[in-house]
Amino acid sequence: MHSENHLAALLARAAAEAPEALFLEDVATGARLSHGALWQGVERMAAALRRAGIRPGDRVAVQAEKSVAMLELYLGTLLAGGVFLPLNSAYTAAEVGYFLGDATPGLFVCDPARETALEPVARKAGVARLLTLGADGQGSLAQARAAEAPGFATVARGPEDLAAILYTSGTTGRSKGAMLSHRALGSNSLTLRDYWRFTARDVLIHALPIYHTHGLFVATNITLMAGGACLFFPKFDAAGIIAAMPRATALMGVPTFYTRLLAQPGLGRAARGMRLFISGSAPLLAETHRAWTAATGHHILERYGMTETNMNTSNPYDGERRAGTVGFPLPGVELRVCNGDGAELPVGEIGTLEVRGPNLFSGYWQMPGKTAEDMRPDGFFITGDLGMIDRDGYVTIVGRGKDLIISGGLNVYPKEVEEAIDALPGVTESAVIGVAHPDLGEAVVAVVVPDPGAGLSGDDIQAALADRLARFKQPKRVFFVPELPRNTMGKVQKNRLRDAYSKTFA
Ligand code: MCA
Ligand code: AMP
Repeated sequence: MHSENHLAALLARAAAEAPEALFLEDVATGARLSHGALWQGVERMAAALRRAGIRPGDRVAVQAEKSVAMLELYLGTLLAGGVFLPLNSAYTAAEVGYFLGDATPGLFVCDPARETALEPVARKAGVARLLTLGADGQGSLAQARAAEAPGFATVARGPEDLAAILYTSGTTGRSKGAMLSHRALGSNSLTLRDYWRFTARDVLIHALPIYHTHGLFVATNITLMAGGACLFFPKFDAAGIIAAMPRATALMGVPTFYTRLLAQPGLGRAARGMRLFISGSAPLLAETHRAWTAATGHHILERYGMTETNMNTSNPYDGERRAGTVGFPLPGVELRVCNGDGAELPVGEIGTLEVRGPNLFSGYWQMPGKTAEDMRPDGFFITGDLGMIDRDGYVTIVGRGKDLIISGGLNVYPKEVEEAIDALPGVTESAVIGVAHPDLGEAVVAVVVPDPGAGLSGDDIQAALADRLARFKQPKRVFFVPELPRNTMGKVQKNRLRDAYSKTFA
């Protein structure tokens, strides 16, 4: 099935072997879908995409709510030879405009409710075609799909062809599109399926968004490749997940999932029959790891990844899952700790993590200079994460060399928020920092120097950012100061600000 298409062949193999097996139960509606039925829908979607003009190599950009139809769109894009480009559903029209202009997709798919707002944005970006897809099965693309029959002639794609582009924000300047090949996604998902022992007997609680690596390429691809099933939540829902656990075997989540679930009554009993809890995308506090073990008897398995690299390391399935560490490099992945020149450091020393393997991306979309900057000549990718490897081989991430905030598993680059704040009337300058937050891990905080006599309030700043930045990037608190602390070079001392505001959410 789809044998000439590298990634689709890997993803559809289990469906060919057991088409009747359950793939997904939609928790919102109770609807159940087998692996075979999924791929029939995917073929119809692929046919609709081809009719909409999608040719091999064309980008298919989508900003829509999580749904089975969006999964069909992802897989249908692969069958049609296209490149899937999902966008966070929280992005504002202005943010979407940037991605469309940069990626020049052949088709942009959005939620019917946002069509009026996004149609002018897509037109301005020169996008040839706009179709809509609603979580409730509505929209022009849903109609087009309904008019097609299964039995699509899959487009041949090799391992090095692109399967997806996912944007990741940059420490400086514009967001970069990470180009992900069939080889990178296929090899990493297969490795993870086997490392974490996913089989056709697994039932995964799928409550992550499907516009990022974690929910799309880790959770979804593994379930497909294992021939297993998932309980598909439209979004995170703590009580719903507790209720689902007795019917499930595994959960994948960001640390916020685990801290929120710990506050739920009945967790210990619900978790009894579960096989595996996996955490990633942001640091899991050792304290949360221990509290989880105390409440459920399970040791959370923490792993470490990046959009550019997929998953790099994982704690072991058997053996000690060490709290506060991200485990060992995955099979086939090489990881080293280096100084700024790329020279490898001895065991126990802290440096920048560099990785190499079939999991790596193919570069940043139309940014060869930026790609070259982040790659060593010997093929290692410079992650920008700071870490060390201990004598037992466990990798620990101790911080970030890049100025990045991870809030509830979502990345926020301070520079982007600072630029938006600095552009507001009445603002002299600003510094945006991440501050420890009991629910989100880190929360975005802005420290603003107002123009003399400007009379600005935090609410004014929030209101002014509303249509510029996605909600999760907006500061949870704004502080006003007469000036920012600077070192002798004139650089803002963010560490002093982080210290000063460290207790904001305590
Ligand atoms: C929602 N809000 C947020 C966040 N999410 N603010 C800051 N950070 C966030 N992550 C805003 C909402 O707009 C809302 O604003 C308010 O906070 C409260 O929303 P709430 O209902 O509590 O949010 P939620 O819907 O429960 O979402 C929280 C969440 C969610 C469950 C943590 O953000 C989530 O699913 N995060 C996972 C993201 C993810 O998949 N990351 C993986 C990236 P207001 O009420 O003021 O309007 S892939 C990756 O990182 C690499 C590759 C890897 O290793 O995996
Ligand atoms: P993204 O750019 O969304 O792909 O996020 C990737 C970044 O998330 C990495 O570079 C790390 O800084 C961070 N990250 C992912 N998993 C972990 C983890 N288990 N512990 C600490 N940081 C993590």
